[in-house]
This record gives sequence, C-alpha cells and structure tokens, in this order.
Amino acid sequence: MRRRLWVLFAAGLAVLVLTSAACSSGDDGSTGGGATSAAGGGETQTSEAPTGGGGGGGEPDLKAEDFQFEPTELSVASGDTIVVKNDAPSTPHTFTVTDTDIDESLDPDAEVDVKIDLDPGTYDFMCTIHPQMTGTLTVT
Ligand SMILES: [Cu+2]
Repeated sequence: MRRRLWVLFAAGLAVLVLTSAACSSGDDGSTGGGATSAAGGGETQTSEAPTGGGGGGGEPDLKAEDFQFEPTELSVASGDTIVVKNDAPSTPHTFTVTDTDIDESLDPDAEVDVKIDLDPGTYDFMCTIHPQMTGTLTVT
C-alpha cells in the first residue's frame, strides 16, 4: 500500500514536470507562432492590396503621376472598388472610363474610391484634361 502511494506520488510529479515542460515549450512555440502569423499577415496584406483596396490604406490601385497612369493596364472584378490617387502635387486629373458613367475628378495629391460597376469586358480609360493619359481597364 505504502509503495503504491509512493508510485502514485512519483507519477504525479512526473506529470507535473512534463506538464510544465510542455507549458514552457508551448510558450516558446506560441512566440514563434506569433512571429509566423505576423509574417503571414504581412503576406496577406500584400496580396490583398492589388486586388481591391478594400481595407483602405496602403498603395492605391491606380495612380496618376507625371502625366501618365500607373499602371496603364488594370484588372478589376466587376463591382469592386478601386483607389485612384493623383500623385501630382498641383495638377488636377480625371479618371474617366470611356463610354461609361465613371468620370472622377482627381484633385492634386488626393485619392478617391471608385466603384467599378461595369459589365465584364475591356474598357479604355483616360484623363479628360490630358487626353494623352490613357490606359486599359479589364473588368472580370
Ligand atoms: Cu490629367
């Protein structure tokens, strides 16, 4: 009887030691996990940014700068909202999608959200103030 108690006690101790060891290694693990998920979050943000600008902040989907659009070829899902930024410090531009209702004024150094409410297809866009600023919008 006495021996059995001692065995139980020893077993309990072993469990305690194992548990605390597991806990501390679990802490290490979660620290590593945090770093991993932070990196993962970064990757997620990067992959979201070109897609839609839904979260706000970050890079605009389209920029007007140096009297040209960047990029000049843009692909957007129908119904998505894109962020268009005028990077010029003092020159107004427009984001005008030819033969559609989309005709946004872009004040200098400002950005606007533009909902792409267009059927899938390929559209030309331009700045009506500087008609040499053109690009191609593909709606999917
Ligand atoms: Cu312009």
